[in-house]
Amino acid sequence: MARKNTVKKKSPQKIENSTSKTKIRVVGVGGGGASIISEISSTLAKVDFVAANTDKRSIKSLPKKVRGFAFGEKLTGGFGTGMDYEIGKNAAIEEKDRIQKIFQGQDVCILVSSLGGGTGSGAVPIFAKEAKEAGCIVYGIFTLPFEFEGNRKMEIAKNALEETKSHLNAITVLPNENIFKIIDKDAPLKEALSMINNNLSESLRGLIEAIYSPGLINIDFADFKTVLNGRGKLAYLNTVVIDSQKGIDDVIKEVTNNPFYPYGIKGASGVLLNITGSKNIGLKDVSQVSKNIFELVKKNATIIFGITHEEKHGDKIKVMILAVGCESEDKPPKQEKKKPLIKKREVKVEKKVKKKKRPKAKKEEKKPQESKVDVKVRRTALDVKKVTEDAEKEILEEEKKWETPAFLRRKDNS
Ligand SMILES: Nc1nc2c(ncn2[C@@H]2O[C@H](COP(=O)(O)OP(=O)(O)OP(=O)(O)O)[C@@H](O)[C@H]2O)c(=O)[nH]1
Ligand SMILES: [Mg+2]
Repeated sequence: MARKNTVKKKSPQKIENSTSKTKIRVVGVGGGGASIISEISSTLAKVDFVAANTDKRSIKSLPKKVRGFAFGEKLTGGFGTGMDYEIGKNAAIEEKDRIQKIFQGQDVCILVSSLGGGTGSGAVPIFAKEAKEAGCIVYGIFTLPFEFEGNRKMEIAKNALEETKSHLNAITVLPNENIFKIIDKDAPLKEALSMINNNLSESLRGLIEAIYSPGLINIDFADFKTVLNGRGKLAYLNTVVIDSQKGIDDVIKEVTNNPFYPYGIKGASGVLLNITGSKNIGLKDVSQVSKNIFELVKKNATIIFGITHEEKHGDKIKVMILAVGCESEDKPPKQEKKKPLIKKREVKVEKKVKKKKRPKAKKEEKKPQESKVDVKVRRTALDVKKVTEDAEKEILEEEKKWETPAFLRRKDNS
């Protein structure tokens, strides 16, 4: 894909239209999801917020701008799942039709959930599937439970991620545990959660503002779509407000090093970058920032940037980055690296068989099936070695025969 870092020629009127028409719905699933979206709901006028939960009581305490969506009442009586993700899942399956209506007519759906409990982990895969089927661009933002909550919760959360991934264009995963990189382990839990929620909601706010605010260079829905094109790609989303006097290097460092993330923007294939500030942000600054970003992401990545002027930021600039297709910190399993080694031998042997071009009669004498190394069946290195050696022996035998004059061979065979 070509790099896209040129100024777009759009009239302000056109920009207004293209952005204001974009319908974004942010859906929080479960208790944590609802808390996170509640934090941003008051300041983002154009976006629709829905908090879905099996716990009816929690829906009653939502802020004005967040619409409550109770589901699964038949199964839960409206009292939540009691941390049973199967109940959460079945509750959502039972109400698929109602869930699909949440997404109909929307361009973008952002699903937010704190995984590890019953409602979010069970229902999120179903919500994601319905959103995808309704034709939305679906972006999932999820938190993982704290380590002190135990392995079981983490397992539930990870399974939910696996089940959800294929229905999403992009996925952001933040372990709650990472909050301890910046606060003390003795800090009250409420404070810790609120810091995570706040960080996440600020990042999300930056993204939504970037899509909606008409800028000098504008990021719009089409750009968002371009960057989020694909399935289950790992996404890094961060928004920071920093002193405009700071050097470019500091800006890059700060925006690409969010301590909550277990991964960075390395390897990303698409990036949206928006800078908001007073009129003195120059194209030079932006191009410098984007140049630096280029060095961190994939060589042929698409980088789309925008500049929005807002006097209210004074001496500060706000930088938002959404990088999609990031490399996971988890290294690929080692077995994958070993496979080609075995195949190499297999290829080598087969090549040898093929190398000798012989008359047709020769082909009949050979038993090619026997000389093949069946990697699938013979799994251990010793097995493979033995079969390979046997095959090589057989080839040598064959080659010896071919060194014998044809008439003698015919004699041999008779
Ligand atoms: N970041 C963050 N994580 C939260 C918050 N609330 C809960 N969590 C985490 O999310 C996990 C699931 O909790 P909930 O969101 O309350 O669970 P639920 O999806 O409502 O499911 P049930 O209540 O079991 O039906 C917890 O184990 C916590 O790790 C929150 O406000 N912010
Ligand atoms: Mg709950």
